[in-house]
Amino acid sequence: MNETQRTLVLEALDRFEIEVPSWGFANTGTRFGKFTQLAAASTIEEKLSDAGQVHRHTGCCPSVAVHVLWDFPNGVSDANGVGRIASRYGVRIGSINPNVFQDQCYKHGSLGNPDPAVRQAALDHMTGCARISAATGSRDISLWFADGSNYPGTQHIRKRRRWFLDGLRALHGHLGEGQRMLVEYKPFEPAFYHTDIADWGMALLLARGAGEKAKVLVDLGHHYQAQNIEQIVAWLLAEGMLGGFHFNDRRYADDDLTLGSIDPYQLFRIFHEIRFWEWETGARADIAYMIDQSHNLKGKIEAMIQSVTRAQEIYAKSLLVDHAALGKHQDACNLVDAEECLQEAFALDVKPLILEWRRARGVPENPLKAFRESGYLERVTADREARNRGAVASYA
Ligand SMILES: [Mn+2]
Repeated sequence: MNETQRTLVLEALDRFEIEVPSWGFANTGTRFGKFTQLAAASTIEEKLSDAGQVHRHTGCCPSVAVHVLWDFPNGVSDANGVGRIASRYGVRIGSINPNVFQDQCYKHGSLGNPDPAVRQAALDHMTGCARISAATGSRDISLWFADGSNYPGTQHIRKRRRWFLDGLRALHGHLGEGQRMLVEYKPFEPAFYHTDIADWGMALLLARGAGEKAKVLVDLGHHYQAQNIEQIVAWLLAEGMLGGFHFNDRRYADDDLTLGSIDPYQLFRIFHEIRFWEWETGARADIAYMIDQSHNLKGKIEAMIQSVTRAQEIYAKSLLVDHAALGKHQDACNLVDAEECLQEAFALDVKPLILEWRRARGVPENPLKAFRESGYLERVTADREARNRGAVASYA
């Protein structure tokens, strides 16, 4: 590795930030039940404290995504208080996630609900989120909808598309200067026949229809098996419409597993498309990187540290692709040489560079080990275990 590459990686790591989700520190479950963890966070203060640990040990997670219904029960009047708690733990409030899927009124959808009163309730909740976003100094409102249907013929697909377009356009009108809204897509679950925003094409059209502050968010778990996600990334970049990422890994569906645990090369290919675009255009991709995982078996803070450190390593590898050589090989259809440009970068050992970056930033060389030795987990387990032992694990 030469000096130019070393500087490139160190400077890029300085800019590389990943947001962690508040809900990733709370007890969570599957469709069948929850295995509660004695150290799991319940209050927003506990979640921000845990997120602060991830940032303290990794140095690259300064913001926390929040869920409005769970973390701001009193809406915008909680904004100042939550912001103060965040800064006490060394983090800030990141993307604001509306919740228009939990209340009973959303049984048949939110913005796509045939009942105009429910569509209005969803819109009111989301415009409240725009106010919370402004009050906390956060930039992005991250939109995921559970809307869809379970049986053919039961919902009017084109009417619902229209209602979504109208709702998103109305929300866009409430965004202030510098704010953005990110439209996430997912092909199935919880709906099993049709989802109103099923794929990146629908998300792209809705975002374009909503207005220029709307972009698309790609969640790595929200695709059909074998879909080429890096191609979607390349297209959205070329269209100027890639706004954010939800990182996780999966084997089957939306498994929300630790990043890079199943297919690290896929993550590398995604980062590569982003870096290749930056290298060719000279621009910097303005993408909000966030983790969207909730571990029900692994320790939550440890799994978050694993995800973040894996992201740094794989991102660093993607910086080391020889883009000039790659472009020439692609133009000449030198297939083996072109592919080797990717494979060789993926195989490089970037750990020494990452250790150098950590030393320069004053964060531990081994974040996981440092967290384990800090005694934090034992302390919060003692504080929280009585409550978590009483947590409900069954849906019956
Ligand atoms: Mn997501």
